[in-house]
Amino acid sequence: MLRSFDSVLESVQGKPKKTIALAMAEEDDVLLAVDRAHRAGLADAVLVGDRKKIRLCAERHGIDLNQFDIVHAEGEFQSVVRAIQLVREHLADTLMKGKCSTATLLKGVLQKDHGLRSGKLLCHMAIFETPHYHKLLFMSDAAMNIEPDLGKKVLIVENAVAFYRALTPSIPKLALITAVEKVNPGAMLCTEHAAIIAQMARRGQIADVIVDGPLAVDNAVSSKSCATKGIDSPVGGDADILIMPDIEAANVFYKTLTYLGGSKTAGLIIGAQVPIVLTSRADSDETKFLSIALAMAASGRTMTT
Ligand code: COD
Repeated sequence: MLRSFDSVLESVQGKPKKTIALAMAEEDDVLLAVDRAHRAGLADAVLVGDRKKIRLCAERHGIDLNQFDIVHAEGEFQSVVRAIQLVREHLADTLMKGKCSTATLLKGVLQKDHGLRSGKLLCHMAIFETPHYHKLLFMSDAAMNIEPDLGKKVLIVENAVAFYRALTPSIPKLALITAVEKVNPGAMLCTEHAAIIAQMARRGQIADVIVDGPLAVDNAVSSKSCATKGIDSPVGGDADILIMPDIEAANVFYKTLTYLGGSKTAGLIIGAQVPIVLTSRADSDETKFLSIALAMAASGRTMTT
C-alpha cells in the first residue's frame, strides 16, 4: 500500500537521477518546480524553448541555469517536437509540459512516427493525498479519454494497474465508480461496463488487481457506507484506484479534491513510452513537483509494451 507522497519521494531518493525534457520551458511555475526537483536530487532537466525567454524567467526567480542544458526552439510546436525527440533519442527519461497547450503536447505525443506511442492507450492518472483517506488514492481519467467505451475502460484499468505496480509490488484494489452500486441495465451504461470489467477481473482476464463495481464513491472509500448499504465488497472502503465513468466525472472529482478536499495532487499521462508530466497552469507548484516525483518513480520500470 502507498500511504503518502513521502513514501514515493523516499523511494526515489538516492536512486540515479533521471532527466526531464521540458517542452516550452519559458514558464515561471514549471521552471520553479523543475528547479526544486533538481535541488531535491530527484531529476536533471533539459530546457527546451526560447533561450532568451527561459533566461528571463530564471532571472526573475534567481534560478541558476548552469545546472541545466538548454535546447533552443522557437514556438509551441517546435518546442514540443524537440522535447519529444530528446526522449526518443534516450537523452531524456520523461517529458513535461511547460508553457505549451495540453492539446499541442498530446498531439505531438500521438504522432504516429515521431511521437511517444507505445501501442497502449494513453490516459491520465491523478494521485491524491487527502487528510480524509488512509492512503494515496489513484484516479483515472480526468484529462485525456473523453467518453471511454467498454474496450477503452479495460485498457484504462490495465494502464492504471501497471502504473500502480511500477511504484509498489502490492496488488491494488480498484473500484469502478458510478452513481449507484447496482447495475441499472439500459439506463446507466457505465454500471453495465463496471459489472462486466469486475467479472473479467474475477475470471482472470485482467491480472494483478482486485476489482469491484459498480460502486459509488462513498462505497469505494468508506467501510461505514458499505455496512450501511449492506455491500459486501473486497474493495469497498479500501480502494487504491478509482476508475471514473467519463472525463466529466473524473475532472470534477480531481478539482473538488484539489480545491475543496485539502488534497495534495499529482498528475501524469501514462501508457506512452515514458510517463509524461502534465499539469495545468492553475495547478500549484507542489502539484508540479509531486508530479515530477511520481514520473521519476515510475519511469523506466513500466509503460513500454
Ligand atoms: N491513446 C492512444 N492513441 C490515441 C489516443 C489515446 N488516448 N487518443 C487518440 N489516439 C490516436 C488515435 O488512434 C489516432 O490514431 C490519433 O491518435 C488521432 O486520434 P484523434 O483524431 O481521435 O485525436 P485528436 O488529436 O483529435 O485528439 C486527441 C486528444 C487527446 C487531444 C483528445 O482526445 C482530447 O481532446 N481529449 C481531451 C483533452 C481535454 O480536453 N482535457 C481536459 C482538460 S485537462
